[in-house]
Amino acid sequence: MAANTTPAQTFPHDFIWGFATASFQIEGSTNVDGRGKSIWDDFSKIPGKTQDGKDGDVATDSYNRWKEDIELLAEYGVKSYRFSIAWSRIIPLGGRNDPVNQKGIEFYSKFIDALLAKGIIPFVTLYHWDLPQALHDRYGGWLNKEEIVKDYVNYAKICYESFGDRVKHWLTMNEPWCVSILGYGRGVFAPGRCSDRARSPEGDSSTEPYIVAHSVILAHAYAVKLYRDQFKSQQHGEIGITLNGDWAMPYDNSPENVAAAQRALDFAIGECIYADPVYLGHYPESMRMILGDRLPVFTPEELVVVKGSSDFYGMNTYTTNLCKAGGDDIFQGYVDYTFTRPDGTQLGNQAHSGWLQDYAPGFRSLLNYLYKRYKLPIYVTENGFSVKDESMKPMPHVLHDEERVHYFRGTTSSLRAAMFEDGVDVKAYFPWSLLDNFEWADGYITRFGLTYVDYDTQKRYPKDSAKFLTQVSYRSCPCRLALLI
Ligand code: BGP
Repeated sequence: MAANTTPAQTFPHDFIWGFATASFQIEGSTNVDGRGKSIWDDFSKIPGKTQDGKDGDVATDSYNRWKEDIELLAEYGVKSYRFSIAWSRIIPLGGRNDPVNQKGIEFYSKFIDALLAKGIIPFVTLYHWDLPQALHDRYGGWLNKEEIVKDYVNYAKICYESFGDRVKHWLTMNEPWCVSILGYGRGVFAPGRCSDRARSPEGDSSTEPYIVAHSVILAHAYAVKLYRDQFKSQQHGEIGITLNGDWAMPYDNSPENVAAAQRALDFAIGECIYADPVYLGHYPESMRMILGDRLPVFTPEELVVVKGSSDFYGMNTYTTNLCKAGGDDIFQGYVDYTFTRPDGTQLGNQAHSGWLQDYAPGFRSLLNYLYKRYKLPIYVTENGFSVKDESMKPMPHVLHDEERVHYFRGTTSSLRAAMFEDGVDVKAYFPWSLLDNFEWADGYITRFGLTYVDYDTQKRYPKDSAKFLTQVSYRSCPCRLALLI
């Protein structure tokens, strides 16, 4: 590739550019049109569970403002929109014998039609952490493999039947590592179970995360099997899972820190706890060594369904970590993370989120690592940056998010390098997120949006990062964007 080629000319014609969101983070309207409760509804209201004490009842009010959101996507010129369906809008009580809510189906159906009318491809996540509360109360949700797998597959089936004529890109699960480790290990995400009694009245962090991980993998795999067996031949879509994971580099060249970085990739970042079973049919050796019989075993029949159960590699990534052997954190495979190099310098610009620094070369390395290891096309389904103290910044200054632009300039050029210099087959790129939104345990304090949301008025204002990404994408239309600002 010529070094001076502009980004707009370099991406293949069928490359999918889009922005991403998730139902609970944007929709609000949690008790209208028959929606049942999700595990995040009440959890986010418990004092201390979100940083600002705020919940998801309103969020960015996208259940009401969805037309405005689609207008915005169209103005940005994106080719695709990644959003998630709220299970409890489709089946308020969640289960396979519970009633289906036609209003929920109608909502997403008209939403999908409106996207398509604007030429925007729907990229749909079936599960972005908002489990129907009723399933958690009834049988323990993800802790009960037999029940939850059947209920999830039934929910997926209703979605294929209702939307599969128009949806050709499905993601079964978003970042299941967060579901299992943050929800049942550290207890910081709903349902907030863990061994720390100061934090949770119930739970066992030494076993539950792995039981949950196992259920999630099986639910995903059986939903994929159903799609492939009964829907794919008529609907001609593709389906897979999306996993979180950040690049891990050794702190220095010592053999123990080199091994720690590999263990971080295997273990703590979420790639291999899910990716190895899904793509290779087994858990990584380092996990087996450390977790022993806490790691559930797949039956031979399950393994046939699990192995190869994703048409692509769905990758969510945000940062790079320097890894040191040690510490007592089993969820990270006894690896300590730092951003400070041995010479005292920082890896990159610090984000508002303590776990995130801007280090674009790591993005390229991770793409290469995953492509070599799993040999499948990669869809980057999330990538983004929370600017430090952005919620404190006044308008219009807050719209000039240079740090985020710097981040995306780096990752999109790493993306190009991985594709055109290293030969990695990347098919899609979805920055997180279309809008500032409800950032889970952070509440509304942390902003990842390419669009600023004034939560008092719910008005949307494009940030410079949206403009930058619009220019990078091949359907760019900065002139129209200028009208919005
Ligand atoms: C991912 C989630 C998104 C979003 C993002 C920002 O893990 O899939 O839903 O929240 O991270 O990170 P966080 O909210 O953890 O700061």
